[in-house]
Amino acid sequence: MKFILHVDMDAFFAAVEQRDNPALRGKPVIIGADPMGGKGRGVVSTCSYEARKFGVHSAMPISLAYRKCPAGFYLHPDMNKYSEVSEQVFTILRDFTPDVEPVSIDEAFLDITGSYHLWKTPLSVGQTIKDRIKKDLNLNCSVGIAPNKMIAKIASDYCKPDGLLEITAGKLLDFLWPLSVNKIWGVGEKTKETLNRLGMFTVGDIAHASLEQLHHRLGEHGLALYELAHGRDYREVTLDHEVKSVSNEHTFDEDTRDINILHQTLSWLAEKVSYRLRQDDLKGKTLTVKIRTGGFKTVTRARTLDRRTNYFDDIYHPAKELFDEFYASIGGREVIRLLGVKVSNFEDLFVQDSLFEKPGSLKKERVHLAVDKIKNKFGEGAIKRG
Ligand code: TTP
Ligand code: MG
Repeated sequence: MKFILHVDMDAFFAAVEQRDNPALRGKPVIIGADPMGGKGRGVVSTCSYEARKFGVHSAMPISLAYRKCPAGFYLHPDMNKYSEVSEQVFTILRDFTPDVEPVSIDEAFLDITGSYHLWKTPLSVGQTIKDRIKKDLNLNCSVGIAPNKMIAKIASDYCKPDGLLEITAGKLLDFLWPLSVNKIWGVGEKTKETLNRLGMFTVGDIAHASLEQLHHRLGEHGLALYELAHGRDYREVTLDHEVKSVSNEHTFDEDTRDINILHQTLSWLAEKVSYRLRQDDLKGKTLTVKIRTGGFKTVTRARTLDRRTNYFDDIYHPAKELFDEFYASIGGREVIRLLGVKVSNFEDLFVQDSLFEKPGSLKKERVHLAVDKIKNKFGEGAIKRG
């Protein structure tokens, strides 16, 4: 029997801004792209609960938000500030247990099974965490406590804002079954539609469905949903195992100064890095190229990218430029022994930028998705850049 606690800050970016500027308190505050009087492109990152009353929400086009709430206070995200506050939140959480798994910039799981008795009950851990965050940071959060991660997260979501909710093992199914199917993990719009077509609208409907039918319609995924619908989720809280970078390098069999071979190598290194980032759902903002010459001199050249990315050409083109600049600087005189490409700086990974922000992005995403699929099915060597 475990006690898992899920903490999620309320209206995080907007709450930080309201805290730091009293004039914004109690007001609809919208963080995101510039609305430019309703003509702005880009999306809403988040908004205060006051703005949510107007129907504004995360990921909504900023132009639509502006139409719904023209009198709102529109602010650009200040990622440095939010990252700093996020660090402070995580420092507080680690005072309660070292078993803290960060999920996003404002969200974490804590396994308090072995430590809750220090505060008497799991619920009092939750209350103490809320009090600390309020007192030290003047921010609100919501806390869910349950025997597993999925239920803890559903609980914190359910009691938002400024809530605290414990779902005990005995109450678990009473809580879970009336909820809409999309509350359980892995049910997005498409699966929800499929389930609805089969007459399943609540989690309880899935729990009472036949396993054969779920398997027939949804394959392995159907079986997983059945387990989750019974409140069975055995995922462990894993410690901060944050990936700091994704890189790949290649040592040539023979040192070379053939520019075509060098560019081709950068291309497939970029391809590999892009694929690995996509497998792990990561996007990075810093690109580093590593170059070792035949004389064993190693240099690195780094560049900050315009936006976080895991797209091949966003990685390849700057990598090639960095390499070309370096190679020109030594007059192309030395042979090259090794090349490496690295993407790092995932820290604002959690800010989902709209695919539509930049024209062409949607198409690019589709091409990458198609390539990912082929590689997943037939192996990484199955498809190559021409
Ligand atoms: P969330 O925890 O999803 O949202 P929230 O904290 O603003 O509001 P809630 O009270 O419902 O938890 O996300 C945390 C922060 O991440 C959010 O403040 C801004 C950022 N974010 C984006 O930039 N884009 C997004 O689409 C989402 C969902 C969040
Ligand atoms: Mg939040």
